[in-house]
Amino acid sequence: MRLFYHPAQMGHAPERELHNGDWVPFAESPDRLAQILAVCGGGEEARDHGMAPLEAVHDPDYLAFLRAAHDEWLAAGRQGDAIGYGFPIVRRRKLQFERIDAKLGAWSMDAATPIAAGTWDAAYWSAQAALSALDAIAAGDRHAFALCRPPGHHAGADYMGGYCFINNVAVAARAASAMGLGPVAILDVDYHHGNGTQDIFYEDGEVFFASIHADPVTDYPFYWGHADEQGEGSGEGTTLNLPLPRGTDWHGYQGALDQALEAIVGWGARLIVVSFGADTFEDDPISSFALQTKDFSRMARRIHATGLPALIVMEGGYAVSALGNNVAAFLGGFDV
Ligand code: SP5
Ligand code: ZN
Repeated sequence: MRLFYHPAQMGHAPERELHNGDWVPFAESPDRLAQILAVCGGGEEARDHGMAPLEAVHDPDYLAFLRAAHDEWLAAGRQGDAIGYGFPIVRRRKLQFERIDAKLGAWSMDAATPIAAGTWDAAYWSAQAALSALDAIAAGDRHAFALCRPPGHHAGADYMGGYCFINNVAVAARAASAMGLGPVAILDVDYHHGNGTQDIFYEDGEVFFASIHADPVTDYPFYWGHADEQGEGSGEGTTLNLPLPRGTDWHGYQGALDQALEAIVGWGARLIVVSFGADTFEDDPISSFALQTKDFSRMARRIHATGLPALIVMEGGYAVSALGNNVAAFLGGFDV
């Protein structure tokens, strides 16, 4: 299977993040990408598709903010990573913000997603990796892997959060639809609910979104991913949330996976875009499922068994020393 990434993705390297009231080392480190490359082989450099496919998902004003944010942070006399602290949860609207602090809060859903000097370039090229892998599918490959990092599934049309800035899967899914490769279904198997992806397609019946994740009652992102969220308007019924309890192992996971895949096939998908997070792994430092490396192969084989082409997009996974093997196990499950 072809693998796509870009060296600029290594440039996003915040030092620390806010976690349970304290500053801790940033979990979504560049080492993650290096580990995956080391185990899976060198890969191919992503091709530049420009801004248009990003603007098909995201508010151009949000993208302009992201691009300038760290420079504005430095211009304000700050050092290190840019991070907000105030969030307009009531009557959020576009005002003429002057201070970078106002902008950071206006375009974020949390205070755990720092912006460093290389963040914009890394996020831009992460999305380009997804688009480049989509090109491989468009050219006839049955499967392709986008080694995206930073990840994307928590980012909405006009907000960042959960280590995510540009929603790589949403960019690829919308581009795939526009290329006539649809109907497109997104299967999100990251440990955390893909709230940004859900939000982007919540009222869009053209893309089906199914997510298997830790129950938001106990886990981030808390406010979304509950089973009663099923889409609205023309998207009514095209969102499927399957929350599972902490401690879930393969025995508990497989039924939800089968249910999601049945829904995707029953809906009539012709392409699956997978938000693949390896943070369901038993030794993940920030997550609490109990999947083993071999379970990622089982997961992939079930997806493969639908007979649908699959574009695999990297999301989370923070057990860095095992990450390469977990990704390799997943990708290997697509080999016939
Ligand atoms: C893409 C993805 O998996 N995002 C996960 C975002 C989770 N953020 C909330 C949890 C914060 C945990 N911080 C732990 C830091 C350990 N160094
Ligand atoms: Zn995650």
